[in-house]
Amino acid sequence: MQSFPQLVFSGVQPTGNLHLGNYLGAITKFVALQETHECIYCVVDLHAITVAQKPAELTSNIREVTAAFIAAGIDPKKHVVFNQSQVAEHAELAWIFNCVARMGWLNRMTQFKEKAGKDRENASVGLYAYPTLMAADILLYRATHVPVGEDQKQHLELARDIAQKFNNDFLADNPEFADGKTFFPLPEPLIQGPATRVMSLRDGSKKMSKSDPSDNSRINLADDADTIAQKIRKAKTDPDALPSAIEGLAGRPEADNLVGIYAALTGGTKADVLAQFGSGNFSTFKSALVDLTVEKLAPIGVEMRRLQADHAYIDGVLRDGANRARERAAATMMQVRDIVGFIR
Ligand code: AQP
Repeated sequence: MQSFPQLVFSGVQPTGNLHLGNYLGAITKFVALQETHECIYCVVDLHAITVAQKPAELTSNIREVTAAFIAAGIDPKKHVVFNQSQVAEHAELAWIFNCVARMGWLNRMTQFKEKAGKDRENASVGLYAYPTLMAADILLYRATHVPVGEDQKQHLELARDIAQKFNNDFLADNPEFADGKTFFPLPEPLIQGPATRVMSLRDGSKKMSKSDPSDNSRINLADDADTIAQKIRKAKTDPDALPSAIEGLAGRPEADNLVGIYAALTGGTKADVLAQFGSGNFSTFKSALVDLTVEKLAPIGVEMRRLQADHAYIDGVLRDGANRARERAAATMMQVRDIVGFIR
């Protein structure tokens, strides 16, 4: 198998209400990977408009995600941070991938089914084609590793299928790739740890989500310490004490979720948490979870709000990141145009 230089790519949609799930499932991973990899982190605003957005809110949400990245510890000087719409090559490669991906593949995507709901006829074409744009985001930089939450696993598999089909369809008769070399890597999802799918605080069967109408279902990164504490205290639980072993969490989604959040915030495992709090009173554990969450998130929220208000700084970061991303994207697209047979 051909090896490609390791490169990390991932994105977050600027759709408002950035929450603890986004933080634990994605952003903390982004921060950690900076130490070992070259990373590109994107505010995926083209994805955001697959559902209706108010322009002024979209602008503000793009700044919110950028500010959250930086407040959480992403260094935009050492790595690349930008918003997708500033690099037109994302849309160009997505079009080519629309012609590579098969209808049958996209018809299987569960996120489209969930987001379109019963009113499919009224969903945008963009929402349906969302996964081909996501494949383009990753493959435009020939990224090899993609940190995401569990909910994005299916889209990552589709990105691999698209890369494979592009390589098969276009390289077989190309003398430059005669020795079995491929053009696109098959990107690997990085989905690990105790909080790859953080659940709603009100309903342990639903994932924590920006679009949940109940603000109490999620902890927003912008929430202050009092709000965080109140939401955790109100979080749904069952009447039993915490178990002392992981098996005891089976069939108790709300307890499992809170234990997973505690484990992820300490960098430990659920077993560690149960070793500390198992068999004890749920309210003792909840108080400790409040303290821990406030300690970890509140300073990020404060810094995020400060940065978000500094439009000149945030917009400058995005512009600089876009310039660096565009250079790499343009180089890939020159080769892609040649491979496909376009004249340039
Ligand atoms: N609940 C979650 N637990 C763990 N990871 C999560 N992610 C999202 N929700 C959870 C991960 O966060 C990254 C950015 O997500 P996104 O904004 O691009 O899209 P999303 O998955 O659609 O986010 P939401 O919050 O659920 O938004 P809505 O309500 O609009 O659907 C991704 O890596 C995602 O896996």
